[in-house]
Amino acid sequence: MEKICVLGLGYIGLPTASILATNGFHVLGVDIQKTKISQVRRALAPIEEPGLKTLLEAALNSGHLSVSSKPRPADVFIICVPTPLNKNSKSADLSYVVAAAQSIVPHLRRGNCVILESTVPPGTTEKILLPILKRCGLAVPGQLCVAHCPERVLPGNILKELVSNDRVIGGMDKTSALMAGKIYEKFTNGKMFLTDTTTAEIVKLAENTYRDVNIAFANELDAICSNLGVNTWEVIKMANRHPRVRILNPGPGVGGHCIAVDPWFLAEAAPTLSRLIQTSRSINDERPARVIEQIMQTLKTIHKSRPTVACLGLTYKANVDDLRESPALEIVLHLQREKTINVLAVDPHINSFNGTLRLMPLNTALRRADLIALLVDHKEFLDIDWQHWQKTKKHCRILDFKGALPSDSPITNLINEKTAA
Ligand code: SAJ
Repeated sequence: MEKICVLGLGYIGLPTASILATNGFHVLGVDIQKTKISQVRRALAPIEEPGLKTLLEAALNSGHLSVSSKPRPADVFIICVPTPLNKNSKSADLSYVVAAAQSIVPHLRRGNCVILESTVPPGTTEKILLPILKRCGLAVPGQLCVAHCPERVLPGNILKELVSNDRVIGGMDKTSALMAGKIYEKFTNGKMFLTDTTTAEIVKLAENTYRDVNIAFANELDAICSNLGVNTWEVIKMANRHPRVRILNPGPGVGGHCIAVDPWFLAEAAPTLSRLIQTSRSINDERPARVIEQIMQTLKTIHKSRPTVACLGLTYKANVDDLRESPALEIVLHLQREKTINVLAVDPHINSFNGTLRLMPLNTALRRADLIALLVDHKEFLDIDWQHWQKTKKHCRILDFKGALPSDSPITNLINEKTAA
């Protein structure tokens, strides 16, 4: 098991290919995007991820990582391609998985192992991937191993979690699971849990759906608390002091390519049995509209003909450069269409944006703002001395949609003092 071909050099494929190479495997990273291949060859990480550039450089310098637009024969093939959502039908677009599988069929040999890491609806490995792979003429089980080992790493902490997370390994048969497990054993400190492919698919979807439903609860609680004039953050902080309560945070919405998408893959498998999941998705999807409404209502209290709103943050979450499904971006693009206001967008993690959005340096935006909307809790925003800043700019309103800015509430301060003691 020396040679590994990793298909897809994105958020998961590139770190995985690099870590495999630095652990002694001979890795070929394959991607259909020519620009990405040339970037990776020059050790330029196409995404902002702590430690990735250093790891990629080490992988290339070791001579164990090469990249190409086409797969070549290997012992193991790992598929890490995207599985986006068909927006209208709310179903998984498996075209990249299908294309990747088709591209390796001519290279498959007896004793090879094919691992699917992409997040997929239940049954995909067995019903979609397997029939394609079987076109090579090898028997599964027996001559070819096939497994689903879903990625579970958190963007922003990918390299640490690649090593420390437990892995769920679903095999088409026991030999497949054991063979796949041997690959991950080489670079993972976590435990390996062996199971069948459909169970592994559902485990992955259940993890992200659990998080989505929990966030939806926090968002619903926020709507209730706001209606009653109560600070939701304090409610959650105190409720979470209970040993068995762990409520997540409300916010301007759920974005990214995983949590806003994967629950639909579970719902798709059982549309009439997934009411909670579907309602949670709607609750989270409605958040940007609520944020926009709150901003517009607050602006009415600022008596100025064309007030300026500084929107802090565009990415889907803090400290990443990823704009996919970003609620903050949706909010800013919507606000920009309002003729009665002037919108300034700030994001230290985004250098340029294709389209109509003009990005502003943070200090300029803060200076000009009549209202500041904190949409993403990037470290650069939290580092500002807000209390001092507010003293110098008394008339500027601040709407903190992440509950991240210092609170002058006596209750919050008391909790913090006690925690620190
Ligand atoms: N969010 C909230 N409130 C919270 C937590 C998050 O509104 O309390 C929002 C974020 O702002 C963001 C979205 O949810 O818009 C998703 O962010 P996230 O940090 O919760 O998750 P992702 O999408 O970056 O990564 C998730 C992770 N899944 C879980 O934690 C169960 C990660 O481990 C997965 O590997 C990843 O999805 C994936 O690739 O599936």
